[in-house]
Amino acid sequence: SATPKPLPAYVNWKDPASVIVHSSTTIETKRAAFGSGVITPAEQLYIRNNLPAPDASIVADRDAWEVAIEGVKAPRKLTLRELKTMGVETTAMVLQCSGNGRGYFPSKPSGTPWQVGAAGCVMWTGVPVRVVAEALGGVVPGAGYLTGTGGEKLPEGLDPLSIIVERSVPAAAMADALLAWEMNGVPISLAHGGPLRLIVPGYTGVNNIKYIKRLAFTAKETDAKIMSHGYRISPPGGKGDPSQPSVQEMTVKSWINSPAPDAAGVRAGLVQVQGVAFGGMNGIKRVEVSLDGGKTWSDARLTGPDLGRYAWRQFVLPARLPAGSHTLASRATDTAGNVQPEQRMENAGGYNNTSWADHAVKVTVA
Ligand code: MSS
Repeated sequence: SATPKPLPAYVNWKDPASVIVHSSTTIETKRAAFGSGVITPAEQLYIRNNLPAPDASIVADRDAWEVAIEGVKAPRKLTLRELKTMGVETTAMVLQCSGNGRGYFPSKPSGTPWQVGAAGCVMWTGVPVRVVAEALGGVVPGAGYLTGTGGEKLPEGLDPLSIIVERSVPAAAMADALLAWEMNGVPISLAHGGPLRLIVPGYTGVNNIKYIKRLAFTAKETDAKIMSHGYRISPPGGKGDPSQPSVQEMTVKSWINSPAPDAAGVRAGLVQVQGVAFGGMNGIKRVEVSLDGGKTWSDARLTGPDLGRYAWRQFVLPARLPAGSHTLASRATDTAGNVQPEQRMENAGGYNNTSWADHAVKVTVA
C-alpha cells in the first residue's frame, strides 16, 4: 500500500496513527481508532473543509471575533467577549459529515470515499442561539430559516455565491442551536471552526458553520451553491437542484468498531463486540448485533454515560466466536421506534448512508 499522506500544517497536532489523510481538507478517523470513551478526542476527530482553513491569525485574539446577527429586531455585531456574557450551555453531539459512509456506495459517487470515520461525538459549549435572538429583540416575523456564513476569505475573481460556505436550516433548529467557542472543554481549534462555530445538534456536518461571521434569520434559504445545488439528495446519475431535499437531520445509525475489519489477532473464544449508535434527532433505545451477517440478532447492552439525545451511545455484545470468518453487523433503534435500515438510500452524492449491511464488519478469527 502507498505511504500514508502526511498531516497538513493546520492539523499537525492530530494523531497520525488514528487518521486516514485523504487530502489536506479531508481527514478521517480510522475505525480501529475510535476508543471506548464516549467523546472523540480532538486529536482523532475527522476534518472536512470545503475551502482551505483561514489564517491562524483569526484565533490570535478570540474574544475580539465578531459575528453579525441579522433578521432580529435590533440587528448588530456581537463580539465573542459579549456572547460569553449572554449565556452558556454545553451539548454533546454527533458531528457527522453528510457523506460519511460514501465509500460503501458501489456507484462510487464523486467526493471523499469516507467509511465510518467522518464522524465523532463532541462536546460543545456556547450560548444558545435563541438566547442571542431574544437579547436582540427577537426574530423578525416571516423568518423561516437560520442562515450561517463561514468566515473564510474568498478567492478573488469568482462569484462569491459559487464558493462561499453558507447554509440555511429551518428556523425551528434554533431551539437547540449554539454559537460555540469551546470543543471538548478547550477553545475550538482553528481546524474545527474556532474562534466561533454554529452548532446545530442532530444536523449533518455541513450545517455546522465554522468561523461563523454572520448568523441571519432569513425568509428564504441562501442562494449559495453549497445550499442550492450542493448537498442535495439527487436521484442516482442526477444533478443537485433546489427542488430536492437538502442534507439536514441525521437518522438512526450504528456501526461496530471492535473488532475492526481485518483486525489481526482475534482469537477464538469470548470477544467483546463494541460500537457506537446514535439517532440523529432522537436518543437510542436499542442496539442489536448479528454474528452471522444479519440472519439472527441479539440485543447488545448500552454502556457508558448517556450524554443526551444528540450524543452517541456505546454498545457491547459479549460473543463466543469460533475460528473462521464472521460477518458482524449492528442495527440500532431510536427512541421514536425508527430502525436502522438494511439498505442505503441510493443518491448521486453518496449522502446519508445508514445501511447496516454496508457497515458490517468481516473478521477472521484464528
Ligand atoms: N464551515 C466552514 N466555514 N467551512 C467549511 O468548509 N465544512 C463543513 C462544516 N462546516 C465547512 C464548515 C462540512 S461539509 C463538515 S462535514 C464539517 O464542517 C466538518 O467539521 P470538522 O470540524 O470535523 O472538520 Mo460534510 O457534511
